[in-house]
Amino acid sequence: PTVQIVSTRPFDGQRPGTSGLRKKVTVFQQPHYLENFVQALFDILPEQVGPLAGQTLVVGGDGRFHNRVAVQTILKMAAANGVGRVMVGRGGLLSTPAASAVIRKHGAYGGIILSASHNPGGPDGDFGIKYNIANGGPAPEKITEAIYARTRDIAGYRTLEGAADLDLDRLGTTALAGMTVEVIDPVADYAELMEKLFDFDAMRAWFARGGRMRMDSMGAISGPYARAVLEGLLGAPAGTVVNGEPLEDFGGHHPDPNPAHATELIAAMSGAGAPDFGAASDGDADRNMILGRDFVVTPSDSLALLAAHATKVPGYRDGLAGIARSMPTSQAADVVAQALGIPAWETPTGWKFFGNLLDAGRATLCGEESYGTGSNHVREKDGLWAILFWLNLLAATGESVESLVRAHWKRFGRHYYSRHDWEGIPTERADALMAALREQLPTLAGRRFGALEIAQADDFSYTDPVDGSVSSRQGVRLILAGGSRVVFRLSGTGTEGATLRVYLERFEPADGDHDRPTQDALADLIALADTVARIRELSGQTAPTVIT
Ligand code: VG1
Ligand code: CO
Repeated sequence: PTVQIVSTRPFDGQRPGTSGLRKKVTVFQQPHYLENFVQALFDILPEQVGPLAGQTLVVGGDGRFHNRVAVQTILKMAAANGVGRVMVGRGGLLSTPAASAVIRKHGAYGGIILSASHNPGGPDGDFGIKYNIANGGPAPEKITEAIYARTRDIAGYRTLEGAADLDLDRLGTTALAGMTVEVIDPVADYAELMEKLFDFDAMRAWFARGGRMRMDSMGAISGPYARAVLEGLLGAPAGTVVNGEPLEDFGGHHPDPNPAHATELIAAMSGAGAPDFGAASDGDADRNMILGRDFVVTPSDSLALLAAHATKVPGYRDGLAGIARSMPTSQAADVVAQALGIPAWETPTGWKFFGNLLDAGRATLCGEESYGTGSNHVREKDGLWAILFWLNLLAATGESVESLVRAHWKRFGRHYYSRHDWEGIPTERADALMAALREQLPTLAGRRFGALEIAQADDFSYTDPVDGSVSSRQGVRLILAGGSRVVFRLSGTGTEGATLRVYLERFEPADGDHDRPTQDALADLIALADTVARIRELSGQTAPTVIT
């Protein structure tokens, strides 16, 4: 095969969002659309990072529709752009956290991950692509903005003429022009890392004692990982992992592990005969949901609880350097950080902001309210890791999920927490709503709404403590006297219209009432959010579409 330069013209809208470029599959199927983005990436990397020639890249995706086509395209383009070696998961598969682990373990230059994560898949669903740097984490904004700028004036891309598609289903090494393609087991490196972090003997004993678990992979990529680790290495009974076969359309489901979308799991975890421990993961296996019998753990609580118990787990026996959470995530983790005497960091939404803190050794655990939890073992959030962390705690303490959480609230207090999503708002309406909200900011502090008083109102801006980079306009915060919060921001991962996310949080002290239904406990904040932002009026909708 010979290198060919195909001329092309820029596409609008190739700016990566919270986690890469996400669009409808049909958008990615347009001729040259994916190629333009990939060439823009290859064009800017030498200047932004360092020479690409001869380097190793990791490539893989969550197996959704279009994954295989995209991998073949990327392999040919990588060869034509002088990449030395590509490590690709068998079948073109790699979960997001596994890709991060492979990049780190093999000292790769970086990696390309194909996923639209929790968004639905299939011919009418979503597809996505993102670039991860050598630390294994999502590229920082400096790089994603450079890619975007390059997509604006791209005129051609390099690929191979007359190269046949590679067989991605057989492990081993082949040559593609001057490049080596290594098809690797997508699970092996990841499973090995988990064995280093957790007490596998204790977890094996938990299953042997009759502990019962239900892991719902939601027809997505966590299936092979969960089966290998839980049913393979830990001896959990066959059938512990359900929906464990990665499907191109996730079986028609929405692979988003939250109470609104993982309804099958919620039902299975209810009643006296339910398993002790329930968990689910999303399309690319970086999210986790944790359940006990008739008991749902909020992601914000999960982060705080893992932090409080971290030293019970081998990988974190020496304690934590710090805890980082995204701004809309509840302050439950901050309370634990304070008790432990370690720093609590508050970053914008999206995992890319944790990378510098982890690299600099300033944080060990990180989390987001959106069912994302992780640590310094990789540079992505990691669904199965969080689930194993919980399992390790259940095994080490002999407690149930619910008793661990209730004891946590008794010690640290409870942060009642909920997120209301208003999906499918016409973009102009959503922009107008946010603009109106921002306009009010200077006048909000001091205003009272019934018993509530706004103490501070601002638009969150983050200065990275490691490299000094500034990210502004990261979400409108209303901080109330007493510490309750309402946060507003627009989603950066959707592909249809706009999604307004409203984050609601209220603290109840350790000796307070921890048994109220969450939406009741937050009712006055929900009303305040609508009054201040005029959500119903400006969105044209009468209620949130998803409540988590
Ligand atoms: C959402 C979540 C955010 C998460 C991101 C990627 O972003 O809110 O916390 O990091 O998805 O998660 P947004 O901009 O739509 O609010 V994943 O699992 O989709 O890669
Ligand atoms: Co995800």
